[in-house]
Amino acid sequence: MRFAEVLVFVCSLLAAAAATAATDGKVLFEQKCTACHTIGGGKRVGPDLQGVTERQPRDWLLQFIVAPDKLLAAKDPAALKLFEEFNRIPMPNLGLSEADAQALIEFIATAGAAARPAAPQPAAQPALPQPDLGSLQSKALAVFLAITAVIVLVFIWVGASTRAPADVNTAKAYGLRRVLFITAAVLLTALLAATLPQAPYAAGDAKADRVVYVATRQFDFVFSEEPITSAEDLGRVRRMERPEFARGELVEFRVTSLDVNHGFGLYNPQRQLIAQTQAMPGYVNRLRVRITEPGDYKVLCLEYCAAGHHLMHSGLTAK
Ligand code: HEC
Ligand SMILES: [Cu+2]
Repeated sequence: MRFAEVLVFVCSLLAAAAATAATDGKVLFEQKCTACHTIGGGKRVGPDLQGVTERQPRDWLLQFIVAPDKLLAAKDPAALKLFEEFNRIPMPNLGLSEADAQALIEFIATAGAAARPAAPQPAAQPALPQPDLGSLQSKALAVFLAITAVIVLVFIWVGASTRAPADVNTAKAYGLRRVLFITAAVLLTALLAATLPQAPYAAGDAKADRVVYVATRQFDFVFSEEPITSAEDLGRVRRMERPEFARGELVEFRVTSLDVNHGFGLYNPQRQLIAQTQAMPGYVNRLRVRITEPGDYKVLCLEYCAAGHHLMHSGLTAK
């Protein structure tokens, strides 16, 4: 090979290496960081990382990304300050190598520079309509109190009637028990038959209009039209930042978890819980919901999943 050829070859190798490093940084970021950070999109569980490469010295960043727990344990002042600012939720040690951290820092620096400066802040949210649960809640409370009163009276009666020894007519007692059992069985079956059709789940064999895959992890929800079964998929699939649905659509959510158990709870625009399922690692739970009214829906985690649980929420829009 002539010198020029060697030069071209070396340059292309370098370019390829640089390209993989760059994509690696992006993929790593998508997989490991977006649950808690954005670049230019505002705070999440952790700080917005736009401009962090100018805010913090590079070697500090490297140490922090590789082992945030060590810096915190060593009472590093910058790490301590961030920890206090971010509700004392520590950033977890993600087991990254220095090379990973370096690639991430490069990616954060370039993505941060590319992100539009001062992205327009969303306008202040109008106050939410309060869920109108008034009459429903007080009815439920009345029923609860009535049942409790009956139970208390029965206990008092039993307590009073067993003070003194008495002869028990077992045949009569068994007869009474049978009557009670049959009455309870009939009542409960009737109640079940009357309320089951009102369960807010669409008919099982109806074909869903839309399938949306939901992957949960500490502490966010990732929506996509492509299946997500592992953290690797996160770097590959196209995400939906905020899924949009048409009114009347029957949507099937396929919900899984990439780490621990979470809950997927869907709240309508009045913030009433309309459907929920568990998000479990290794399982895909299907939840079918008919979106009946337009507006802004909320998705909340319904299972305490670690210190950042209260920050784990997302949303959808129905047109
Ligand atoms: C589980 C949530 C979580 C994940 C995942 C996470 N971080 Fe953090 N990160 C935090 C929190 C919270 C802080 C604020 C410091 C603290 O409270 O310890 C933080 C702070 C930082 C800081 C310092 C920011 C500043 O303003 O100085 C950097 C840099 C950072 N994270 C990078 C990353 C990178 C890169 C990844 C992915 C490899 C990542 N983080 C993954 C939660 C997370
Ligand atoms: Cu949770």
